[in-house]
Amino acid sequence: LILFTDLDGTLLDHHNYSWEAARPALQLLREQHIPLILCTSKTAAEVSRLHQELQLSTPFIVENGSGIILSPDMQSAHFFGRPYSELINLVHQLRQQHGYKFKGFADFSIAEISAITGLSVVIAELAKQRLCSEPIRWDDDPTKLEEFRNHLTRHGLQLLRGGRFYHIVSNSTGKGTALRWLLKHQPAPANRYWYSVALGDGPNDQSMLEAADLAVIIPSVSGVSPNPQNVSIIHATEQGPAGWNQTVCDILQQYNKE
Ligand code: 2M8
Ligand code: MG
Ligand code: MG
Repeated sequence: LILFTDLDGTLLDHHNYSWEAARPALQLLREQHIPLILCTSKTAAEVSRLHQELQLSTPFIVENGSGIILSPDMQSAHFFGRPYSELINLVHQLRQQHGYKFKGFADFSIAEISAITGLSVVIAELAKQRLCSEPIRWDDDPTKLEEFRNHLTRHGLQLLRGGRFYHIVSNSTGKGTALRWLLKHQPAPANRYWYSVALGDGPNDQSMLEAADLAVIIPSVSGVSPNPQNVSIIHATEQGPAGWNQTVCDILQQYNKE
């Protein structure tokens, strides 16, 4: 058994970013040595902190699958797609050319990110340390978003919807691609097979949910849910870490019976 989880709105509360309600399930996973892989749109700098707090030693997936951190000291990592400076140049060029109204983490100050997201100033600074993806707030006509999406596609980029933001990432990546990459490069112990469970609440989790053996959908606070196809699905009844805790405890109970 191996677990992949989204953070915001899934393991972490959408508003206060607390995982407290998931403490019992996290404890059980630790006791049973079941690997937990964080898979998020957050940056390596942000996740590294949480990873320590949760006392994990597993790899983790950042910036919507654009980065896989293999060792907690970040010495071993894989990044996919364009580097941030290149991505930003391209995206800003498109904005100027077509006069789109949107702002991204490159435009926002640390104080602004903190005000929009409710993250502390310290963590907002870590969220700004991006390597390969850009969260944006679309301030333009919703109909223009599709046109923008088409321009991005032509440049090898895609637009994913997260909780509060849209995320611009390389076409060749995503949480599902990263999940598969990790399972391929971190094979299960001899003669064993990883039964993978993925947990998420947003459209950007869809590819990760579809890449797993079992998908857990946490009810979304932001209103838009993923709709994974061709996979077994469990719908958590509660939002955020409370729903996470309940579902993971149930899955573990079932797994230990079999
Ligand atoms: C951004 O992502 C969230 C996650 O779904 C969103 O779109 O709402 C991230 O890029 C991240 O770095 C940051 O921690 C988070 C804070 O709300 O926003
Ligand atoms: Mg989420
Ligand atoms: Mg996320």
